[in-house]
Amino acid sequence: MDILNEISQAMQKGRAKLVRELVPKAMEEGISAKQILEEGLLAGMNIVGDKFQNNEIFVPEVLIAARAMNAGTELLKPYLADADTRPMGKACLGTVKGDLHDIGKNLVRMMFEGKGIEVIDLGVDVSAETFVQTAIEQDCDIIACSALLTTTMPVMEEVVRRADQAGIRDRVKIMVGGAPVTEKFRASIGADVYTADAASAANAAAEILK
Ligand code: B1M
Repeated sequence: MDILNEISQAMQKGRAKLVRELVPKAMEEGISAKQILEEGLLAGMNIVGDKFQNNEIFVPEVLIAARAMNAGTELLKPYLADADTRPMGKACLGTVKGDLHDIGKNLVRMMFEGKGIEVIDLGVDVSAETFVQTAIEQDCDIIACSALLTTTMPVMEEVVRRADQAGIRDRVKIMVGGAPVTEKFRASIGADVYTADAASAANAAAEILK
C-alpha cells in the first residue's frame, strides 16, 4: 500500500496518532502537502462521507475520523499556503437563533472542509442578521443554516428575507438543513438548497461553487 493510501485508511479508521506519523513521513518522501491533503486525507474523507450517507458508519465513527483528519490538516497547514491550495469558496455556517444543537452543524462543517470549502463557523444561536451581515462582510458564497427544533425553523425564513432585502441573493446561495427541515419547507421559504445530511450538503455546496 502506498503512503497516501495508508494515510487515507488511517484517517478513515480515526487513527489520529498514525496519521500524525504518516504525514511527515510522506513529506520526507517528497510528496507535496497538496497531494497529501487531496489524495490522502480528502480522499479518505470522501469515503467516510459516502459511507455515512449510506448508513454504513455512524456519527461516532465520523467524529473520530474527523479528529484524525484535523490532526493531519494541522500538520499540513503551514505548507498548504505555499502549495497554492486555494479554497474553492466560502460559506458561513451556524445553528439558528434559539437553537443550541451543534452536532449536525459540526458534521456539515467537517464535510464542507473536506471538500475544500472555507467555513466561517458562527456557532449556535445565530441570528438572521448575523448570517447576512457575515455573508456580506466576509464575501461568502453560501449561507448554511442548521435547525433541530421546529420552533427555530422560522429563523431560516428570516435569513432569506434579510438576504433579499440586502440584495445579495444573486451571489449568495442559502442552504438549509437539520432533522425537522424538509424540501417542502425549503421551497416554502424560498431558500436555494435543502439536503437531508451533511455529506449531501457538502456535495451540493461543491456543485454550487463549481
Ligand atoms: Co434536543 N431535541 N433539545 N438536545 N435533541 C431534539 C432535536 C428532539 C427531536 C428530541 C425529541 O424530543 N425527540 C427535540 C426537538 C423536537 C422538535 O422541535 N421537533 C429536542 C428538544 C425538544 C430539545 C429541548 C427543547 C429539550 C428541553 O430542554 N426541553 C432542548 C432545546 C435546547 C435548544 O436548542 N434551545 C434540547 C437540548 C438538547 C441537548 C443540549 C441536550 C442536546 C444537544 C447537544 C448538542 O448538540 N451539543 C440535544 C440532543 C443531543 C438532541 C437529540 C437527541 C440528538 C440531536 C443530534 O445531535 N443528532 C435530538 C433527538 C434526535 O434527533 N433523535 C434532539 C445527531 C446529528 C448528527 O443529527 O443534527 O439532525 P442532526 O444533523 C443531521 C441532519 O439533520 C443534517 O446533517 C446531519 C447528518 O449528516 N443536517 C444538515 C444538520 N444540519 C444541516 C444543515 C444543512 C444540511 C444538513 O445545510 C446547511
